[in-house]
Amino acid sequence: MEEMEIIDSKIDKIFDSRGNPAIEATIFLNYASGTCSAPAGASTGKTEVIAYPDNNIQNSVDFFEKHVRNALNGFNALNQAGFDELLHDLDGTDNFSAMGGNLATALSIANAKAVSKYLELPLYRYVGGLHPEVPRPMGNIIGGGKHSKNGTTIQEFLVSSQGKTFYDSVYYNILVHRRVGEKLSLKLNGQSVGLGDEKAWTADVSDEEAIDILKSAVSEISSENKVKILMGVDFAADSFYEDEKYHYKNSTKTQDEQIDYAVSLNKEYGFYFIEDPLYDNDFKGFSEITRKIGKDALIVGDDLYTTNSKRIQKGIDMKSTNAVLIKVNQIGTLSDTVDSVKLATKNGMETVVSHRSGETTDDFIAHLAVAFNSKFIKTGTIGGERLAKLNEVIRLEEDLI
Ligand code: 2PG
Ligand code: MG
Repeated sequence: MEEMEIIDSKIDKIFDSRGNPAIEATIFLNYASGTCSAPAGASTGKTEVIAYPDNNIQNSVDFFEKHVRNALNGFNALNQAGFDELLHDLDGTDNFSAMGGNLATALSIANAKAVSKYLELPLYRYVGGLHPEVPRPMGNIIGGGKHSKNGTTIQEFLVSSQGKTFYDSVYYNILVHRRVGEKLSLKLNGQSVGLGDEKAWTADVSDEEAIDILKSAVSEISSENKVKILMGVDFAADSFYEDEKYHYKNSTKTQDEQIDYAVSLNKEYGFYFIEDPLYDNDFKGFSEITRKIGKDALIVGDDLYTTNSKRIQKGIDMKSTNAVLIKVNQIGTLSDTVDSVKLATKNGMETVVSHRSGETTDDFIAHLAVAFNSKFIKTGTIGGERLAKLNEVIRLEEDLI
């Protein structure tokens, strides 16, 4: 099909929600085009692909003009696997350190969007086929780590309301966010409370204080609205692991103590979703936690896997987790992401499609979460760049009814 030939492509530098430059790619076909901008992490995993060569976005822009643009012209956009393979070939490294994983991500998704536009299919149908499902929203309520200054040590405290519809669930998550803001402000003698990178509340409180506040807000909103609300955490534990210990604001934990703590969050405090409770190579420690609470809780690997199928395979072999976080720009292409999702799903792991802390208003993760039948879509709870995703799932849910 000649219409499916790429006739040109372009790159724009735009800005993300932190005010940092971000890459936006557009792929032009004869009768359609697709545009995608890539997000950026702050607590990036060590085994992620490289976002920009030498940390400089301009290197990606230059690489595109020199090596990519002409090479894409004439390529059959319908061949997504071939397109992604071509990106790997043009880059020539095993971690996109020549072109930058964010350039690869933006091009790869832009290509899929262009084809889906041409075929007049929503992206989720083009990627996911016939059995799409709406996920639940897992929204960040309060946190710290690398997403703010002096917040909690645990990076994120999250909730997922189990409303009748996705819209209802987002709404109840927002009510929890609002109630937590009021409670934090009260605790800080009526001062305003800050928002971190993902628009979760952030304040100089301990992790235990954050848990108390979250729990009381959840129980109030839950009983006022007669809705079940799951709680979750993303420890992002690698960011406070040093010298074989976990360094909290006011205390230090050994490996065993950290495992006990993660287990107690489920057993004593009722947390359902537990992400990255240990540093990013502790496949064995993860297995211990999954063995202890994996029946009642979702143990999620983010920095552990970095959406990399080889690492996910290791997690499957070692029974490290029962869920995997999915971020396209950790691995760099849609095809690699789909491979990881298929591998995880085939082996009984749940998938959770996730935003990054630095986001644009692109809503492609909404489509991927639906396409992949993910259990959750992890985003913020408020903030335009976060709601861009949630609002899109609301629209998709209407489509699917
Ligand atoms: C995470 C993400 C998103 P970042 O750790 O799960 O919340 O953070 O994008 O900074 O890696
Ligand atoms: Mg994480």
